Amino acid sequence: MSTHTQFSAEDFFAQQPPPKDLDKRLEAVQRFVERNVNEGRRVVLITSGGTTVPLEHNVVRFLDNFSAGTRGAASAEHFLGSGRYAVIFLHRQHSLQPFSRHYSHSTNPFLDLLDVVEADGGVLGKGKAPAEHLPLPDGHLFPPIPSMQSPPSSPPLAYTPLPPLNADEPPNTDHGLTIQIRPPHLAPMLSLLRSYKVVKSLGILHSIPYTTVSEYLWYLRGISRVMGQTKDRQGQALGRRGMYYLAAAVSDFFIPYTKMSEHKIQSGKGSLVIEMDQVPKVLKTMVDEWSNEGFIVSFKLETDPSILIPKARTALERYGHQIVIGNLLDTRKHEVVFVQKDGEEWLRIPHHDGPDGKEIEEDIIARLMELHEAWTSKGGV
Ligand code: 9Z3
Repeated sequence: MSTHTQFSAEDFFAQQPPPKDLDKRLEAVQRFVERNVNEGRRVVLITSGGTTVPLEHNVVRFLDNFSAGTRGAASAEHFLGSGRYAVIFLHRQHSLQPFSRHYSHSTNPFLDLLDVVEADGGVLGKGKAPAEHLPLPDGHLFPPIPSMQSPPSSPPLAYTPLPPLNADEPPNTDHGLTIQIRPPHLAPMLSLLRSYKVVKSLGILHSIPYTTVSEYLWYLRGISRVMGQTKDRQGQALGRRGMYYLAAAVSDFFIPYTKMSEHKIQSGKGSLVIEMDQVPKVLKTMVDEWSNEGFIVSFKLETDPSILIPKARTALERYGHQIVIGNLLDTRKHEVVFVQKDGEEWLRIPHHDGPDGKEIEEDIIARLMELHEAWTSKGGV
C-alpha cells in the first residue's frame, strides 16, 4: 500500500457523499441537545468502535480498524450515571453499546441466564429431560422460531403463548410456563435493568450508528457543529459545557469515492494493489471551527510503549485540543496516560480477570469530569 493525496477537510466533504439520512439525524441531535441543555445537563459526544474502508461501492470487501467498542460503551454508562451528562453515542453499527454490552452474546450469553419453569415447577432441561417433550408430531425438535424483530402488534404488549411442547396438549395455551432468571444473575440484572430504564425515561442517551470512515466523519462534523451552535433558553451556547470523547478507532487511509471500484474486485489478475489516500486530520478543524470551545479528548492507540507519549504529545501540539489519552493495545484495560500541555498523569487499576472487577473507565470519567469542570469555570460558562 502506498499513500497518495493529502485531502483537506473541505476537499474531503466536497468529494465524499454524505450518509443518506444525515439531515434527519442531525435534526434529532439538535432536539436532543436543546432539551438536555435546557434541563441543565452537559452534553458529551462519545465516538466508539472501528471505522471501515470499503474497497467497492457494492461492498463485498473492506478494511477495518480494531475496536470492540468496550471503551466507548463503558464510558457512556459512567457519564450517564453521574447525572450530569447527556450522551450522544456515535458508534460502529453492531459494536458494543451501553448496558446491553453486559450481556454480549460471546461473553455472557443471555439465554444461558434464563430457565423455563413449567406449571408443575419442573425446569426444562434440568431433572426433566427435554427429551420428554420430543419429538413434535411432525418430527421436528422445535417449532419455527418467531421473529423477534417484528413481534405481533395486537394486542400490544400481550404475552404471546408458546406453541405446545407436548403433542397431547391443546395449542395456543401458555401451559403455565414462566421464564425465570437464575438466582445468582437476578440482582446484577435487576440493577442493570433499572439503570437502563432510568436512562431511557429521562431521554439522556442518543445513539447513532456508522460503518465507514466517511460516514463517521460526516456525523462527527455535523454533531460537533450542532453542539457548538446550540443555545439554551437564556441564549447561552452549550460551548464549554460540551465534551467530545473520541474513542473510536479511525482509519488513517481511505479510497476516495471516485476511485472506488463499482463492483466486486475480480481475482485472476494476480496480486491486488490498493492505493489509498490520507484521511484529513479533522481534529484541528473541530477545535478551530466546529466545537465552539468544547472540551476535546482524543485517544492515541499504540503497540510500542516507547512512542506512546511522544505521539500523544505531537497530536496535542498539532491540534491544540485539551487532552490526549494514550493507551497500549495490550494494557488498555488497566492503564492509560492522560497527556496535557503541562504534564502526564497515569491512571492504573489492578489487573482483574473476574466479572466483578472495576473497569478503568470509571476512573477515566471521574477524572475527566473534574478537568471539564475546571475548563468550564475558566471559560466562565
Ligand atoms: C482508542 O485508543 C481506544 O481506547 C481503543 C478501545 C480503540 C483502544 P475497545 O473499543 O478499544 O475497548 O476494544 N481509540 C483511539 C484509536 C485511534 O485510532 N486513535 C487515532 C490514533 O491513534 C487517533 S484518532 O492515531
